[in-house]
Amino acid sequence: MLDPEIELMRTDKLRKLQEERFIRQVRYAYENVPMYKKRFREKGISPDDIKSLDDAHKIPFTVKNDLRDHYPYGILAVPLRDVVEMHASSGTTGTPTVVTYTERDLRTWSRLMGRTYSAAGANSEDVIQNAYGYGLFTGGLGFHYGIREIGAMAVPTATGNTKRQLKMMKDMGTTVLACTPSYALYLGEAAKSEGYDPHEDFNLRIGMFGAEPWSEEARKKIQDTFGLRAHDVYGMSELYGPGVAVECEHQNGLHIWSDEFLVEVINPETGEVLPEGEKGELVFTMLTREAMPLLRYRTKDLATISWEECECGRYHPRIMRIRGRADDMLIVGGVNVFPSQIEHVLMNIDELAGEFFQIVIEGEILDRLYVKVEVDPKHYESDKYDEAKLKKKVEDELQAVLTLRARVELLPPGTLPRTEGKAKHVLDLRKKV
Ligand code: DLL
Repeated sequence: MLDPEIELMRTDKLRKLQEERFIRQVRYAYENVPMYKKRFREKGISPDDIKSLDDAHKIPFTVKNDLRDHYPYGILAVPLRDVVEMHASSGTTGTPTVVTYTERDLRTWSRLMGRTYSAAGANSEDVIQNAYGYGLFTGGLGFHYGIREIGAMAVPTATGNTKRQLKMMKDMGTTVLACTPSYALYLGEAAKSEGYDPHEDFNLRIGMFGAEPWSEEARKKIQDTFGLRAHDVYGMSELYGPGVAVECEHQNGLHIWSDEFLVEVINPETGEVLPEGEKGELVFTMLTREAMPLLRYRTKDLATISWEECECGRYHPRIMRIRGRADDMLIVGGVNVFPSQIEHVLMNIDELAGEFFQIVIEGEILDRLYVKVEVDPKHYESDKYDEAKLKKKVEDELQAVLTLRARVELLPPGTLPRTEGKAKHVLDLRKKV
């Protein structure tokens, strides 16, 4: 454990620390970011009205569009000369969201990443292969800073060049793999087709996977393939990057580093704060961020939070897995469909390689839902493979869950595009009106 005093702090002390920092941070944002001063005035409040954590609800939310509207430096609370690094969102369309860091912010982020690795069990003896994208994306450098922090050895492969990833993994004796869960699944598949025996040839013991939603089934598959323990890591660029929350060795929820982040769960429709244990949208306030002090930032990520003590001894509240995003939900012919529901069905059918799927929605007047999924390579080769029968089975199982009929297309192994970063499972070809 990197910071036992903070990591093992009891709830009452942790709440007190949050409260002190929160009150200070609200004033800091108000005094240094014109957007906040304006918003507070419009709402008729001032930092004097924020006397405890219970007053948090009075503060207006900040949303992603605020960052776009103030592109590139509008939410900066320090002179530009004090900014030492920036990153930007992976957004494919429109104005990117730029995030900025002072030297102190980078120190804080590195420390949080160091804690993130060590909570997962990594230490200075480890050889850590970092296959997140280095560059504007926060994944690469964030995971790199954390390696420095714990004094482990970095193998900075970054994304791509899968054959070389596997060679490095074997030759360097990589013990910890950091990448998106989709890429880990692909690496598992590629390792086998390149003739590696992942248990024999690799020395992996820990995986640090995040940046996208993934299922328990995917975890099991990755763990079984590589013989490692797979940890879920959560974060977003606006909140430094990765390292907001991580699963400890008990793999039962992701601890939010609450000395640095205040979390609230809200009803995404009404904005009302929900009691502990209810599912809603996560809203974060960074408690010491200097360059870009976001208050009550709406993530659109849906989850529940637990403040129960964990077996590891930490009281830092846990995200009980990210259940997808508010904007992930598809409406197909009037029916709500979450891609995670489809994934869950596909991953539980043995004859499929359920992690390799694509959802396509088409239609001008009537929506049509297509699910393309690859058949498991062993089943595909076997005499038992009966395409029509399997197709019907998948369609029936999907219908039972979705209450609507999807057309299933079974594909030979290796047909769908593989990803080195975040998976893109949904292709919505409907014309937006
Ligand atoms: O994905 C930061 C990151 C890098 C986290 C590496 C973990 C590992 P963004 O590109 O800004 O930042 O995307 C943030 O990704 O709001 C979630 O919707 C999603 N996300 C991130 N981690 C998880 C996770 C990085 N563990 C957005 N489970 C977030 C589910 C996740 N979704």
